[in-house]
Amino acid sequence: MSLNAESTAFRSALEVIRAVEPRVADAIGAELADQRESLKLIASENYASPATLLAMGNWLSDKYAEGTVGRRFYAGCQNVDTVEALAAEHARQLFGAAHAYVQPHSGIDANLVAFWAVLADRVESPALKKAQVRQVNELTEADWFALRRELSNQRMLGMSLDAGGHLTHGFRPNISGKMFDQRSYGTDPATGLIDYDKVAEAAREFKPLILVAGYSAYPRKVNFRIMREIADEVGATFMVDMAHFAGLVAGKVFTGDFDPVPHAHIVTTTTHKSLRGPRGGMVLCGPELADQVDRGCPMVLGGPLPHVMAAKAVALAEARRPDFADYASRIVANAQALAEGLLRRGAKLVTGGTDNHLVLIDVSGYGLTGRQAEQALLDSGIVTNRNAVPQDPNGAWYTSGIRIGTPALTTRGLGGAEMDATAELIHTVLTQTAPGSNPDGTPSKAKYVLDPAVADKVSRQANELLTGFPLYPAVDLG
Ligand code: DSN
Repeated sequence: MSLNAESTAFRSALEVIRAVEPRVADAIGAELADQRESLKLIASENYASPATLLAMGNWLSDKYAEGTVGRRFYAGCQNVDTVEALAAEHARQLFGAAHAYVQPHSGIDANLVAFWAVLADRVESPALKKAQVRQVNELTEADWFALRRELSNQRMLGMSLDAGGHLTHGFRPNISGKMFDQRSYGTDPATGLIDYDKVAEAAREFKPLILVAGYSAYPRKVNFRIMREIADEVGATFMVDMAHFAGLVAGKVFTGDFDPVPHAHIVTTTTHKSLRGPRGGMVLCGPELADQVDRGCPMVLGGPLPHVMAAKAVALAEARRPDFADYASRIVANAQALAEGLLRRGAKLVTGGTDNHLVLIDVSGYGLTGRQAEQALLDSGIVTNRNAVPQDPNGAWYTSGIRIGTPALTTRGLGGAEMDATAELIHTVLTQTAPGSNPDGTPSKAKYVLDPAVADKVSRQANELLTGFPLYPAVDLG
């Protein structure tokens, strides 16, 4: 798309919106300005392409399309069929998967569809067969009661939240922790790394129905071949949530033992993180689970979002281009440059570095909680998020960590030199920030003291760092 076409498209859209509710048009414009000005280091965010963004704002949004391609509960879905089939085809080709389900609205939805598909396949289907009926409505009340008890009494083994796992991998307050009897594996306290022998031990003892791998805050690769061997040994279905690193799989940075697709029975992901697509989710699986996965809507999800599936098709097509592999390898090179820059300046990093797109700083080394550090960095124009570290004494709210990631800044074109400069800015803010106190003099986990002159100076420096790397350079909103 030419420079003028992009500007015209976005300007015209805003003009149309402004005529109805100017405050919405203003907020959209302000979001672009904010994103242009801030050093975005949130590991789960990115900047989708103009084509991806534009594919979301159109008439496809008006269509109900429950069901799947060619098998809908509504008439007139031929155009939705086209975009959904394209998105699924791109996903299958990109990841080498037998089946792709592109309807989930988010990563949590994708995980719920996957859990539901495994339960349906491994618990419900055998019960229906035994009762010699085709569907649950035909079960006797007694058999239905027994099946419901069995469905709600299954086990899942996943990575603990503080070791870097996700809420949906069985964290008790989350629905997954209520659906499953859950046990978690952590990381080795000395190295911060997954100890596969310990995972195997836990799996042998607990015998989960589902073994989950994948993370939101683990800065290392996972060996999915070993995890699959563990799952096979105990008869578990092996599920990988690759939401964070899907772009690294797509870009062939994670291959062999580190590519989850050939090893897992079922893989879930979001599409908006390192994959750089629209906000949404996706499930990949083999033929055995495909039918159950395709029942995701309406059995688990509300109506699909056809406009978002269109954007998924566009972004997945982009990820199949050769330059995406270069992008993916630059994400990791940048994360490693950032980690090295921080280590050189004395920061404490969980696992001592990274081999993916994220770095987890243990800010207790600076005498701060994650919350204090996150806010001090934000005051200084650096957008990150706080995150628990393994065995975090400050829990999931205040935390002791700051998670930083490079997918977004890599999209903007920043490289190794800028990563080192970013490490310097982060280190400056964290060394200049002191923990604050409550009004009664007791130490606060939220309050902090940072000289506003330091925050201003770092903000200016962060902004200068970005000036050579304009965001959406072809978009001029006037
Ligand atoms: N919110 C996502 C993240 O930031 O990692 C995970 O759900």
